[in-house]
Amino acid sequence: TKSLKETLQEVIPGKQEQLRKLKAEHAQTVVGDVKVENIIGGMRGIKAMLWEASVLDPNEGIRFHGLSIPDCQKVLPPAPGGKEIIAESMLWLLLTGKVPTEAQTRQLSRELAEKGDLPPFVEKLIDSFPATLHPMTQLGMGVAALNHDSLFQAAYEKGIKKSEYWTHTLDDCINLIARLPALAARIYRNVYSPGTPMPAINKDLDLVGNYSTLLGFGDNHNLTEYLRLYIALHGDHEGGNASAHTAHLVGSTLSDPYLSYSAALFALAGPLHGLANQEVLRWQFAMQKELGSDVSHEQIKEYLWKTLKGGQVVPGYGHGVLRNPDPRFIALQEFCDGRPELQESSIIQLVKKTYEVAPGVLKEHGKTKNPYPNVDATSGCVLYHYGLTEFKYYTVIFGVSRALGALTQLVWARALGLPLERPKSLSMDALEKLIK
Ligand code: FCX
Repeated sequence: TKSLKETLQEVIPGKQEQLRKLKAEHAQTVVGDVKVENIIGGMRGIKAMLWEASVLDPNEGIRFHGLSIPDCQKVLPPAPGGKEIIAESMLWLLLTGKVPTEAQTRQLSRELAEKGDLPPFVEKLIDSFPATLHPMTQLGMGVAALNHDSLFQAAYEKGIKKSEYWTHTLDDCINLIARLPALAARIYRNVYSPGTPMPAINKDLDLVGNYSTLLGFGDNHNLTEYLRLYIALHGDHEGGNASAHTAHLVGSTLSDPYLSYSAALFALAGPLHGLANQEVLRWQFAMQKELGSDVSHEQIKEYLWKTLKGGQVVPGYGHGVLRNPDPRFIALQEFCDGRPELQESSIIQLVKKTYEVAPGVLKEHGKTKNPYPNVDATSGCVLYHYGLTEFKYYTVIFGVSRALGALTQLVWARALGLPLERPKSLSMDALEKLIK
């Protein structure tokens, strides 16, 4: 069985050659224009960075090395006794572009479990935080502190060749992914059930199986399966989103993967990005509180208008790139469709009913370019139903997941020798001069 590193080693020369050819033959080829609206509009739509693992089509949604979510659900090995995609098989696909065998997936699970313990000083750091510090702030700080053990940084200090950067980067990325469950679960325990002892990492379990156990939900097979799917699906969403882009930007300075991903987590913590999954539940519960649990479509419509007229966004709707319902939203809805207990949950019913009217209201409102739900519209309500009710914690789960894609690209950026990112900015005066 070839290891992850060996498999990567085999695919890297082909990609390096592809990049060499692009540079040699097409460096001056024009693939798009930059308009003033792009410059003042958050660079929306500008094709401006390389990102190997996934590409987002506005209408069809995400593809990971060409595979759609349903394709991945068919071919990526699940956990023993499970059905859903797991983090390891998704990580393997993202990193190598290849579908791992079951043996390769298990080997990676074991490697991650063996590397999963936190250094005692990081445990102490997390334990010292007040429970009132937002879990995302704690996660970002914990990840940054793990750079104490960065192998890339240590090797760089000694002096290594550029061609060796990627192997040390990969080692850091694997160590970081391995440690995220213990870090994220420790934050959960400290904030919501202080003093309860954490079980040890089980070397025979997959990454998310362990995460669920460390959180205290090891016996809750349904939640564990949902977390597996959630974490695999949120793993990567091409490179321009704020968290992925931040990791890429910071990593381009040769900051190590821990610091780069820590920065990404603070981008994920914004309400227009990852925090939206927390916001969706807060908003849906406020709706339920005001309208009661047996609400009509008409009442939801009125509530949506009240939100919009109050100058607020409807959380879980709209997207910077997507122009159709998010296939991640659809995959999570399908998870619910197969389970009668979820069909009966009042919060899941409310989310579904909201989906039946929100696109119409948003179209009539006429501002958002995409009136359809993104993944955050539905991701939290299943967690809630299965007993993970503390929604301030939800973005941390997203943060455990997004590491798969953001760290994959750091490995590729180093393997391809991508340069420091440094786009050109302009003042309005400078822009006006260009227009004249
Ligand atoms: N509710 C109300 N108004 C919305 C809206 C929504 N859900 N989505 C977009 N709009 C508004 C924008 O605020 C903007 O208004 P403005 O002209 O007054 O500034 C206008 O519609 C045009 O925005 P648009 O180009 O469609 O969207 P952007 O690319 O600028 O922004 C996000 C995309 C996702 C930030 C936006 O749709 C939004 O705020 N959605 C709600 C928050 C959310 O769900 N975020 C999670 C997104 C994602 F899945 C993730 O990163 O996790």
